[in-house]
Amino acid sequence: MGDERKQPDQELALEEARPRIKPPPQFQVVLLNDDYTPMEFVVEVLEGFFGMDREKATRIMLHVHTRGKGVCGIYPRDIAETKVAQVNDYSRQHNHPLLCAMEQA
Ligand code: TYC
Repeated sequence: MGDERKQPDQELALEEARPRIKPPPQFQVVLLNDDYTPMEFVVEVLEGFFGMDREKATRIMLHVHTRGKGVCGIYPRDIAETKVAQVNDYSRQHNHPLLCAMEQA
Protein backbone atom coordinates (compact mmCIF):
# COMPACT_ATOMS: atom_id res chain seq x y z
CA MET A 1 0.00 0.00 0.00
CA GLY A 2 2.30 2.85 1.18
CA ASP A 3 -0.46 5.43 0.63
CA GLU A 4 -0.16 8.36 3.02
CA ARG A 5 -3.93 8.76 3.05
CA LYS A 6 -4.50 5.30 4.45
CA GLN A 7 -5.13 5.42 8.16
CA PRO A 8 -3.90 2.68 10.46
CA ASP A 9 -7.21 0.86 10.18
CA GLN A 10 -6.85 0.82 6.35
CA GLU A 11 -9.84 3.16 5.81
CA LEU A 12 -9.32 5.92 3.25
CA ALA A 13 -9.36 9.35 4.84
CA LEU A 14 -11.94 11.19 2.73
CA GLU A 15 -12.52 14.89 3.16
CA GLU A 16 -16.09 16.02 3.50
CA ALA A 17 -17.13 17.63 0.21
CA ARG A 18 -17.81 21.30 0.79
CA PRO A 19 -21.41 22.17 -0.05
CA ARG A 20 -21.27 24.10 -3.31
CA ILE A 21 -24.94 24.85 -3.84
CA LYS A 22 -26.10 28.43 -4.04
CA PRO A 23 -29.67 29.29 -3.12
CA PRO A 24 -31.77 29.55 -6.30
CA PRO A 25 -31.95 33.08 -7.76
CA GLN A 26 -35.05 35.11 -6.97
CA PHE A 27 -36.76 37.46 -9.39
CA GLN A 28 -38.62 40.70 -8.80
CA VAL A 29 -41.83 41.01 -10.77
CA VAL A 30 -42.29 44.68 -11.64
CA LEU A 31 -45.03 46.81 -13.16
CA LEU A 32 -44.13 49.67 -15.49
CA ASN A 33 -46.01 52.93 -15.77
CA ASP A 34 -47.76 54.07 -18.93
CA ASP A 35 -50.09 56.97 -19.74
CA TYR A 36 -53.18 54.96 -20.73
CA THR A 37 -53.94 52.05 -18.37
CA PRO A 38 -56.67 53.12 -15.89
CA MET A 39 -55.53 53.29 -12.26
CA GLU A 40 -58.47 51.08 -11.25
CA PHE A 41 -57.34 48.34 -13.66
CA VAL A 42 -53.81 48.36 -12.18
CA VAL A 43 -55.23 48.12 -8.65
CA GLU A 44 -57.36 45.13 -9.72
CA VAL A 45 -54.31 43.44 -11.26
CA LEU A 46 -52.33 43.88 -8.03
CA GLU A 47 -55.22 42.45 -6.01
CA GLY A 48 -55.99 39.59 -8.39
CA PHE A 49 -52.50 38.37 -9.35
CA PHE A 50 -50.43 39.41 -6.34
CA GLY A 51 -52.86 38.87 -3.47
CA MET A 52 -52.74 42.46 -2.23
CA ASP A 53 -55.57 44.13 -0.33
CA ARG A 54 -56.98 47.35 -1.81
CA GLU A 55 -54.86 49.60 0.43
CA LYS A 56 -51.56 48.00 -0.53
CA ALA A 57 -52.55 47.67 -4.20
CA THR A 58 -53.42 51.39 -4.31
CA ARG A 59 -50.11 52.32 -2.66
CA ILE A 60 -48.07 50.23 -5.15
CA MET A 61 -50.09 51.54 -8.13
CA LEU A 62 -49.45 55.15 -7.06
CA HIS A 63 -45.74 54.36 -6.57
CA VAL A 64 -45.54 53.01 -10.14
CA HIS A 65 -47.56 55.98 -11.44
CA THR A 66 -45.19 58.53 -9.85
CA ARG A 67 -41.83 56.68 -9.99
CA GLY A 68 -42.23 54.78 -13.27
CA LYS A 69 -41.76 51.26 -11.92
CA GLY A 70 -42.60 49.23 -8.82
CA VAL A 71 -42.06 45.76 -7.37
CA CYS A 72 -45.19 43.57 -7.06
CA GLY A 73 -43.48 40.52 -5.55
CA ILE A 74 -40.31 38.38 -5.44
CA TYR A 75 -40.46 34.76 -6.64
CA PRO A 76 -38.38 31.87 -8.02
CA ARG A 77 -37.85 32.05 -11.80
CA ASP A 78 -40.75 29.83 -12.93
CA ILE A 79 -43.32 31.52 -10.70
CA ALA A 80 -42.11 34.97 -11.79
CA GLU A 81 -42.31 33.96 -15.48
CA THR A 82 -45.87 32.72 -15.00
CA LYS A 83 -46.99 35.93 -13.22
CA VAL A 84 -45.49 38.11 -15.97
CA ALA A 85 -47.19 36.09 -18.71
CA GLN A 86 -50.55 36.05 -16.90
CA VAL A 87 -50.55 39.81 -16.24
CA ASN A 88 -49.46 40.72 -19.77
CA ASP A 89 -52.03 38.35 -21.34
CA TYR A 90 -54.77 39.76 -19.08
CA SER A 91 -53.83 43.37 -19.93
CA ARG A 92 -53.82 42.62 -23.67
CA GLN A 93 -57.21 40.89 -23.39
CA HIS A 94 -58.56 44.13 -21.91
CA ASN A 95 -56.77 46.27 -24.51
CA HIS A 96 -54.53 48.05 -21.98
CA PRO A 97 -50.81 48.64 -22.61
CA LEU A 98 -49.85 47.79 -19.00
CA LEU A 99 -46.44 46.06 -18.94
CA CYS A 100 -45.22 43.56 -16.37
CA ALA A 101 -41.59 42.36 -16.39
CA MET A 102 -39.07 40.47 -14.24
CA GLU A 103 -35.59 41.35 -12.99
CA GLN A 104 -33.10 39.22 -11.08
CA ALA A 105 -33.36 40.27 -7.43
N1 TYC B 1 -50.28 56.29 -15.31
C1 TYC B 1 -51.60 55.67 -15.40
C2 TYC B 1 -52.69 56.72 -15.44
O1 TYC B 1 -52.41 57.87 -15.16
C3 TYC B 1 -51.85 54.73 -14.21
C4 TYC B 1 -50.87 53.58 -14.15
C5 TYC B 1 -50.32 53.22 -12.94
C6 TYC B 1 -50.56 52.87 -15.30
C7 TYC B 1 -49.43 52.15 -12.85
C8 TYC B 1 -49.67 51.78 -15.24
O2 TYC B 1 -48.28 50.34 -13.92
C9 TYC B 1 -49.12 51.43 -14.01
N2 TYC B 1 -53.91 56.33 -15.78
